[in-house]
Amino acid sequence: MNTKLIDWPTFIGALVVLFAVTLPLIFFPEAGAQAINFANDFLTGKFGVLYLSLGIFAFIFLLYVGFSKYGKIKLGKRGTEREFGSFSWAAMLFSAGIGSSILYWGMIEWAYYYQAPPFNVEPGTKEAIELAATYGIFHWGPIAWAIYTLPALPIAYFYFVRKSPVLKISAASRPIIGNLADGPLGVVIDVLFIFGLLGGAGTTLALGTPMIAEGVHDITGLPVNLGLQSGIMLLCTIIFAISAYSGLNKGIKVLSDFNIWLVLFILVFIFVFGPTVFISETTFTSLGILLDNFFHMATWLEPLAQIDGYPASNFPETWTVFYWAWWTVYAPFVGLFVARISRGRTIREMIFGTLIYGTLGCVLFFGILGNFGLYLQLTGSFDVIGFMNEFGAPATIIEILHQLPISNFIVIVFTILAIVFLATTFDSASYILAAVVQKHVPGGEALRWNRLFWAFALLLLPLVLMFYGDLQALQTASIVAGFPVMFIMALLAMSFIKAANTDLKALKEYRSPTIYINRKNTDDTRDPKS
Ligand code: NM2
Repeated sequence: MNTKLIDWPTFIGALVVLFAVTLPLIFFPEAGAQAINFANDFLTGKFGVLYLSLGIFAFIFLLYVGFSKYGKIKLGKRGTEREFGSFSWAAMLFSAGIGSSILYWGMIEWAYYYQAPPFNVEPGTKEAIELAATYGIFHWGPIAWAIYTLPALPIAYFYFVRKSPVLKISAASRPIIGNLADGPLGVVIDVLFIFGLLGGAGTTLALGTPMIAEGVHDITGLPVNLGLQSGIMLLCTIIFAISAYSGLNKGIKVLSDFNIWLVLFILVFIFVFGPTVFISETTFTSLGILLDNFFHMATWLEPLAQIDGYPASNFPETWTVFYWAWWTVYAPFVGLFVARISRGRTIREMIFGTLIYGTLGCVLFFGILGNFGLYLQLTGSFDVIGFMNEFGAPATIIEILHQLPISNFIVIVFTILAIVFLATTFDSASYILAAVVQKHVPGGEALRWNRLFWAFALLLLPLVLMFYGDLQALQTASIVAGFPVMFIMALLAMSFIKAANTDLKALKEYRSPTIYINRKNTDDTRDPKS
């Protein structure tokens, strides 16, 4: 077992954090859950402005970078071929960044908004219905994808333009923090990122496992209990561990392509056999409502709720702030991953690729899955909300699927899809976690044993919590874990601009050996070596 490449302070630091969170939750489950809830309420209640500002900032920043001179920088030398074609690139991006949660929330998010709408709208009214069909798209839309893409800029820049063989968040912060990147501050940044990702992964598993368990229960009749849930977690882990172990080209790419075909099948099936016209019209109309309300949604907090006597819906804290935190904890990982697969693209292509493909993919899920359920509710053919309030969201999701033709088969495909979707996020997460705890990654891939190790480390906290604590407490783990990551995001944005400015200036003076600017498909004639 090769251990020379391991960056031990970061590796051990991450493990210490993992145990420091897991052990108290095992030994003091109630106090632990209370502490998490307190921290959540505190952070979402007091720092809402910060989370929402991060979202708006990421969005505007990316548009600016994408359209400006920075957008033309190519990730690689002149003539560098793209490592992956657009289909596989988009499939990997989507499969890595999005997990089984899109099946969960895509199906059911509207039902929460329908009952407790935003903007103090009356529940159940036409306006509430329209907002219910739209808000999910907002929470999985351009701002969310901008949060994902921001860290990719400095990371891809350092990896491909400056040719640093390190895939680390600390390394990408170097232009601002200088050589501190190699010392304790660098370790703290990487460990906080790992802490964030473990929190985000916890939220994903805490939501995904009960849904998959309901699917397996529906197919096999096995009771939904701890044994089934932990069996499912273990099965998913084995799948993504194998995929991460096999590497980017064999495991991760193959599983992602398979994932996208399954996704297409389910979406097309529900679209065709569900209420096709209602789905198309509602989705289309929602896009307009989204555009009309975009900045209102992006900045909506409830300041009046701070004043006694004014009603508070807590909608922004429960949803938008929570979501931005959840996207934030995943963002550095997705950034590392997107950067890793983007060789040969320009920064502009990378930015608009993620924003457009990402948002479009999520619109399809929310439009098709969500509006199918909404249609059942509005026509009275299945009382989704009544069922959900009695039996919970996971069972409702499976029941919605049973309203389709050949529904037993569809539930099987849906359950497999949920497992694969979860696995394709976690294989890339283990792949990237392993890279971050190495000093460098020759050939772009971390050591195999290391990838395997992190695959199982991701499972530890949720599995243990399921037996000894409160798995539900983990559903909002992203909020706490995301708080420090927000500051890292700001650092990354500044680092990118500083590094790119330095190199672009040098290029102007014919001194840059590496940077290459794509000019309308012709090679840069001012390349110093030509
Ligand atoms: N995001 C996209 O659980 C998952 O699907 C992974 C979740 C951050 C809301 C990502």
